[in-house]
Amino acid sequence: MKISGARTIVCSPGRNFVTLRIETDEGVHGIGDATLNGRELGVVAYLDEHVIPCLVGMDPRRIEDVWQYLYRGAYWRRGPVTMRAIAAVDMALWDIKAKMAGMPLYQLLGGKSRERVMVYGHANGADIAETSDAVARYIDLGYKAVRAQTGIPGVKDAYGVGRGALYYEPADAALPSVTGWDTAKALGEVPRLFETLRARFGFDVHLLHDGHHRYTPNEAAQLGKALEPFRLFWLEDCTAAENPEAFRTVRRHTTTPLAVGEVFNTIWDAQTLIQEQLIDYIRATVLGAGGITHLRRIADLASLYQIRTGCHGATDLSPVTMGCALHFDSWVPNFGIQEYMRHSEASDEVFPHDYRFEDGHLICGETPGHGVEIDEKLAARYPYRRAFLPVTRLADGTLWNW
Ligand code: GCO
Ligand code: MG
Repeated sequence: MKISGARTIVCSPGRNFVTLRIETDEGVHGIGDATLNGRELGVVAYLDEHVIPCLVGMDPRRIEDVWQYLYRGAYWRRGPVTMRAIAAVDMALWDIKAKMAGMPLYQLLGGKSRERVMVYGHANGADIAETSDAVARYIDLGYKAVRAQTGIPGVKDAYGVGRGALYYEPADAALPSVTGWDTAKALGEVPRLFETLRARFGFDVHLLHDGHHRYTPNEAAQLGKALEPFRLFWLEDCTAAENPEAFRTVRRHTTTPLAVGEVFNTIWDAQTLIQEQLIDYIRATVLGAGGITHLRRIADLASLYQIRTGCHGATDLSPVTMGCALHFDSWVPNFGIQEYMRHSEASDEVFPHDYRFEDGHLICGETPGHGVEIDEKLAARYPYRRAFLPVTRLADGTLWNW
């Protein structure tokens, strides 16, 4: 059996997505997601010029060997572009293998460890009262876990404050928009938000918060400590993780559970954090971290230390990634939670899928493969539009982590 062809499909049903379609000489095809938010065409060029020509003629059943070929064979390792290109190939090849086996993908991984996958939604508001009402809406929709982000008085467009009730699309402009940040103000406002939420909703709902890499290790420790009475499910990306040792400071000072990994590409990014038990949840995902083949290794390493998964699931990951993630989550023994930002209706139409939301959980379908396809005719109606993620500047003009 041979790969007979492959091509990238770029579309923008509300936001940009890059999809890889791999064809075989036996007529079975597979689909992978290669979207890198705000840098999409970098991955398209990498795939078109440097991956697809090598794939043609390869045996699509040799998923591991293809992975090693694209990783080791490139000589230049890691990085968001390379690893997303590899992830797209990997997703498509698992899709093909599962279709050939006539089984849903989770069966090939070892079968289901659970019936359904708990997800968390994003509640945002311009201030604490608005965020609190947004949390109420998610609880009404059945969610058991909600991430809460609030605007901060005096700060322009603080991270996480969306435009619609259910959708949050930060990549919003043909040139990066400029947002603001003020750590001192956030250190006051964020604990007040969770005090308000616990007073209103009690402790039965899981609450999460994303620091989006904004705090120094010491500030992150302060935030974690201040949030302890409100028993968060997790505090995410409390400080930048390029330097994993930074988490030693945070960990020494707080018992608030810590989650990291949406910008990780490989097991090497997570190694110190996992082995030193500096985090509780690893957020690497199928798309960001080299596909199912590699994410499985990260999850297995994490399981040695009782660290659970919490796959990134923002809308810049297409329904193809969500489909793969749900098969992965249904199998992985050390599952924690899955992020679920709803895709727009247009995105859901372009990517027909068989997973469904029920009572705060997602359930993957039984279709052979990963269960997600792309309607290319419809996709063609939504051409690519350049869209950047914002940048952040402090009040004095200093560029900060968005
Ligand atoms: C999250 C993330 C996202 C990112 C986005 C960037 O926790 O969901 O932080 O909202 O900002 O994926 O493209
Ligand atoms: Mg995040």
